[in-house]
Amino acid sequence: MILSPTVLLLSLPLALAQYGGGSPAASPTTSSTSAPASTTAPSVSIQTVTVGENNQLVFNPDTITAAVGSEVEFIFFPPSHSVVQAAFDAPCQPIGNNGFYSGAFTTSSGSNANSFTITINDTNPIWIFCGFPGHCEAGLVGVINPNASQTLSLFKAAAAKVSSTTDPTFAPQGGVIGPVQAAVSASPSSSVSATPKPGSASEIKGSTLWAGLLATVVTAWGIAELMA
Ligand SMILES: [Cu+2]
Repeated sequence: MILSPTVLLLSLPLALAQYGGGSPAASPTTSSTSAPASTTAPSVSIQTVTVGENNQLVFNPDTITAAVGSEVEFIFFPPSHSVVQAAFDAPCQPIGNNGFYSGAFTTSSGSNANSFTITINDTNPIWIFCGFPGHCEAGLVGVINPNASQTLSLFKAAAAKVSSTTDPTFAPQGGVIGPVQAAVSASPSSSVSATPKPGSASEIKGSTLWAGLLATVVTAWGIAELMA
């Protein structure tokens, strides 16, 4: 492509403006990416708890502070897990007919496409465990809204001493089973990427450098043409 020196000189201020644009925050690319965050916030607060991610027998997080009216979503990883409500003094058995139970989630890889979501109705402690054999004793326990006298460490210590976990024999209840609502961080091996996302700092830096190089070349050519 051949451009006349005039065209190139007319484009010079634009190239220089990009080159001298200063902080990346002033560019349209970054300002547009930060704007939608505040407008797309869900009306109901949802906290995500992973169950058995990376083959760890833990809820993550295992201590959750949740406001009345908010939701806690349990997302299940391989191989098989559940979440069951327990009483503080009976760690690895269902609290009774009024407690929630997710049902069994069996997953081959990644997180199960469905999740189990409960709504927090009060600020009383809610004790939870996985109903699969051995998981509760091994530490797959957690608490929502613990208090000063009833702590997760006490609950976990008691769970480690039970003779066996009691898996619920009743149907799932007390929550909603549906497609996963929250974005879950994948396992580190599959989530790491070296490619800068559009508008990221490294990409902005790269485009700035290219604009600077272009401006330098155009300037040199323009001066040469004027002197010819
Ligand atoms: Cu489990």
